[in-house]
Amino acid sequence: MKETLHRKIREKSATIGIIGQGYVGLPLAVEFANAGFNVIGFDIDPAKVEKINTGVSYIVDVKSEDLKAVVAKKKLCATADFSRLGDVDSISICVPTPLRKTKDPDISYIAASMEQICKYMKKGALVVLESTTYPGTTTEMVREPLEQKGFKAGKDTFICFSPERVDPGNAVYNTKNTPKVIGGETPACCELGAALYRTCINTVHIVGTSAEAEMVKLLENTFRAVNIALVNELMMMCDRMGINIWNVINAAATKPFGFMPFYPGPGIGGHCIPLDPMYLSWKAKTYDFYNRFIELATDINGNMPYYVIHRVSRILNQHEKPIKNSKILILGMAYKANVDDLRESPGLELYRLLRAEGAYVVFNDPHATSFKSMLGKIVRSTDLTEETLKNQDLIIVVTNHKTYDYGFVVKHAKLILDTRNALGLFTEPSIVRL
Ligand code: SAJ
Repeated sequence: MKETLHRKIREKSATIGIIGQGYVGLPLAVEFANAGFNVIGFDIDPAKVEKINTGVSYIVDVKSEDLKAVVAKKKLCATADFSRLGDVDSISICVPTPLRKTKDPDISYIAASMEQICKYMKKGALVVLESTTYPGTTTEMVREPLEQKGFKAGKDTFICFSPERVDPGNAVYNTKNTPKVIGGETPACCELGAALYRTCINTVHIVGTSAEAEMVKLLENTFRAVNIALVNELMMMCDRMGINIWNVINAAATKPFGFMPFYPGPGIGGHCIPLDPMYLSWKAKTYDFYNRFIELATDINGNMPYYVIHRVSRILNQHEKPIKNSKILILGMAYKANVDDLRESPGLELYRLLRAEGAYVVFNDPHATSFKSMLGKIVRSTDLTEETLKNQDLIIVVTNHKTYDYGFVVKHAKLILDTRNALGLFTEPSIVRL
């Protein structure tokens, strides 16, 4: 079976299945189709299936014309009919791995995918789990169910983990040119997984096991979360010491080796950094290992919106104004600059906290133009007019989209709290930085 699959990969006669046609799965499907394979994109959302089959991309990194081209050549089709997993020679699982309310991993999407795979997949096929998850998931959630069905890993089926490294909207790095890490349940599994991914990804880096590969992604993102927490704490320290943390970081960044700049902010958002480290600390606890760095970073980063409230009350206090009944505009609501993604965005937390203090809060965001409040109300972005700006007691720069005209904001704002050093060049006394 191993040789047969190797041959199908070499000949490009293998049919590639990809479960989950989101920001990871759809770009991957297009890359395999461009490499010459027949690809079936599986998704539970019929709207996505319909859009793919009509060549309409809903993913920022996939141009509709590129999608249309592979669909027209019948190299890519989408379906919600998971029985077609019986037709594929390899399956990449690219489904979400969120956190539950109780902050423990939710691998229900992986479990649901595996239910279908165990039902339909034929012997001799390869399964590659891509969803970010804790070490051991591939063995427990992919290998064990298949072996219970009589699919022996490395013999009747081939099982790997390969972390997704997609950075949506990144103009430089995409699925094809971002090095791909892969680890297998057996050497034969890894050999086949690497051979397949090498057909459409420039660089494939092999590690010893699927657990190592699972840990790679968690290290990458825990590294970010811990370093962001470090500069957030140093920012709070520098505020108390009357030191400009932004000058300090920019100066440290002149060091050409041994330093990587991170910047303070109003908190961390997105579908990776706030969540991935929690997957690792949760699993570590099952080994009686309490990972203090992750817990501390989660605590500091999670506390940043409350720290911003503390700074807001200090600034308004200087002008003998309570937060209560103050008019406040949040500039930028998305979780990071130049994206429209609101997931885990600290701006949303800030909005909630300010309203809880009795402030009148509006927001502007050219990308993330509306969100549902905790009370289920749709809150829409306010136009950034001279009148709106003049009308506010305080403007808080929360997300520094590059499209903002900060000169216009500074000109008409009474008071600004800049949480991103977006106004670095301005020296007006109306501006306070974190
Ligand atoms: N943030 C800071 N200070 C920083 C960097 C980020 O406060 O110095 C905040 C951001 O505003 C955001 C959150 O942290 O709210 C996460 O930002 P991020 O730059 O890590 O961006 P993400 O969440 O899009 O992370 C993704 C990750 N990619 C994958 O998981 C595949 C991450 O590994 C990438 O390094 C990152 O993109 C990237 O470099 O763009």
